[in-house]
Amino acid sequence: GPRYPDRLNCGAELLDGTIERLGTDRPVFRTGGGEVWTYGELRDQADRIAHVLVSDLGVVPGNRVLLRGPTTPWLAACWLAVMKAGAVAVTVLAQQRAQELAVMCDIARITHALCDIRSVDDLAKAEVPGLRITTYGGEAPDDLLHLAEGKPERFSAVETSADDVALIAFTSGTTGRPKGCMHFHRDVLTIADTFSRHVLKPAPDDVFAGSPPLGFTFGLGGLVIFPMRVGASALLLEQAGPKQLLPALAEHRVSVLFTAPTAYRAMLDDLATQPYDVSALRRCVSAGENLPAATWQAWYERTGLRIINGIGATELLHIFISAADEAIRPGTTGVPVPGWQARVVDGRGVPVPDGEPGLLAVRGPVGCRYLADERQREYVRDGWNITGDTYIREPDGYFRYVARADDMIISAGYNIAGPEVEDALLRHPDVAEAAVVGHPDERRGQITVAYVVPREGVPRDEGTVTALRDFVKSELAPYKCPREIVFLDALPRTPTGKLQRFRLRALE
Ligand code: 3SK
Repeated sequence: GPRYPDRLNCGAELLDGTIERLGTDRPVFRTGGGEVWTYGELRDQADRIAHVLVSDLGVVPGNRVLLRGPTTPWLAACWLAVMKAGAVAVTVLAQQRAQELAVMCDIARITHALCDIRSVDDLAKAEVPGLRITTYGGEAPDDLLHLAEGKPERFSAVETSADDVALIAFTSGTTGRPKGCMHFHRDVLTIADTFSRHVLKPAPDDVFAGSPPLGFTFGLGGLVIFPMRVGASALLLEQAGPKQLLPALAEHRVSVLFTAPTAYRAMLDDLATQPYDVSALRRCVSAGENLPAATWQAWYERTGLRIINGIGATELLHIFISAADEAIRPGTTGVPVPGWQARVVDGRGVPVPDGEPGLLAVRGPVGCRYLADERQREYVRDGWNITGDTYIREPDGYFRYVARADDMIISAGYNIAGPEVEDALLRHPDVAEAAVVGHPDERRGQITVAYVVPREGVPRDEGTVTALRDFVKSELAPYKCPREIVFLDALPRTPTGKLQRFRLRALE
């Protein structure tokens, strides 16, 4: 992995380091409303906020500071201020409610919060003992931005060491108590200097945009860390669903896009009828979920762009397997990002032969460090991170996703990977979204059930069910064909956009 000096403050590197190389006048953030912040303006604001943290709020290095709000330049400025002050940022998602916030505050021993005035209700309701909440964007005299107004423009960053904790990122965790993943100052730069540098290869004139929020490390990397590392800019959208993203790509001449497979599919639908000009795009990243070859191909045919698929994890901060340019092979995730190693192992950690499914094990310059959580022992075994995904390593070294390890369906003795059946369903023109899970069955152990969101105008009747089942049988071995097909308006997803299969399994 990359090497860094022992004394390292990632906030200072991203702000002052980039300014030293490229000056203060370049744009760093744009908003949907047409605001533009330069690097110089961002540094002024972040430095003033850092002064407030230290002199008004009493923050000392190591204090955990919760950050909550829509994706705005102010949220990014607060994150950088926390970094420069040597405190630890805990960025949470807009969808997380009082109860979940209270649990995270307890686990991470959060003492301070910087919260967009529009997002404060749930945090206040959490009634966290001893938590000092400071809002920003409001009118009150003690609003963060008012407190910041009178502060000096320069803040000299705390000389943190490279392996001081910089952030605690909570796994969205479909079930169970959330886990806080600790990441160091060097980890923040490492993801820029590995995945971004070698796979994305951004340039200072790039304009980044995407759907993941800053509370998801996919978004923190793609919208703040990667652009800032090279002096590029990012479009920060408060609402970044496919409906907002597509026109914004055209209007702001976005060149680097971060989003998830579902959003690519939804944008393809819209592009079919509305001719948005996305000609400035040159890099499209997909992560968060499996990217079916059919989605890759459809995007390629429509835009001429090869989606960079990747697998990342909150535990490992960002993407660790992916491929660039001509090395991209649709239907696979790719190869370990430079600096990373990956292999496929059995339940005891022994590598399985190429071509056979097993557990994905990876190791590299960023590691999983759950905060005070015994589940660390399950995730990290013999120095390898076991991500919980079933993968196949092909003889040429490419890694192919099979399923989440606990999502394999076993029906009448057959192992069935839900995503393979989903991919087949998605190749049918009537299907907008599909999820395939196992339901208990007395005779077969489990049966496969497909939940399908049909495209507009497709009848939700027996005729469609039969057509879809026949189609899957023509694409895959017949034992993989779903026994039942259920139509839904939308699939249940976590706040970070991951399919909640457990909810589908719980449906009758
Ligand atoms: O959890 C994920 O899927 C992910 C993907 C890319 C980058 C970061 C993360 C956490």
